[in-house]
Amino acid sequence: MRVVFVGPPGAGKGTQAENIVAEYKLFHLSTGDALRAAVAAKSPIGIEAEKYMSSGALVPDEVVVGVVVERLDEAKDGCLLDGFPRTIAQAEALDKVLAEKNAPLDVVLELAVPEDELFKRLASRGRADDQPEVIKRRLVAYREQTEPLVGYYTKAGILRKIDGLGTVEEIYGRIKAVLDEYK
Ligand code: B4P
Repeated sequence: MRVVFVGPPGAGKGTQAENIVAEYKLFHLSTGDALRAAVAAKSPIGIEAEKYMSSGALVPDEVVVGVVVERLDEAKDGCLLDGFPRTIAQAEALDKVLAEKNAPLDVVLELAVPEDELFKRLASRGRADDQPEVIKRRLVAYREQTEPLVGYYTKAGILRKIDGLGTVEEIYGRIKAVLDEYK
């Protein structure tokens, strides 16, 4: 099963991903985690990525696509791509790589949460990029660059919308009901 997780910053992708990969035995690739690890290691990619992440902007496509392509070979028995793709260009690059492997995506989960709730969640988390001004820029980046993916994957017939309001357990139940159709 190859699954993509799309949703605004703070929607709970990372939170839900933990349960999903444990239950469905999927390789978990979070570009946010991978980029934060690169920043912590002060690698060339990390030094480049930090400039964008700290301001709330998306990291350039060529940097992120490189990070993902390098690791997709580890995903032989299925994967959960968490926070990737985030632009149409990333989605097209992913389609191309997966077509070469004859391993297309099965389903794209859109985790939908209203903006006022996102602010509350991110403010209480308090990560370096969770300052109010940075959150605002991340939400604009989501609306302008990532939300078009909803249309892209709806057209492809693989988008499923999940209500992201409620307890972590309630939301996981909704996700599980969808993923069980693809087992
Ligand atoms: P990510 O690491 O992907 O983070 P995120 O979108 O902020 O969070 P997520 O949705 O995973 O929320 P979480 O579960 O943590 O991205 C960070 C940055 O990396 C981006 O801004 C960008 O710069 C860069 N980046 C990453 N991928 C990229 C790409 N493909 N292209 C370019 N740039 C890229 O939950 C948030 C909080 O809510 C937590 O505190 C959690 O405990 C809480 N929460 C979760 N579920 C809840 C619930 N049901 N009720 C109440 N609180 C809940």
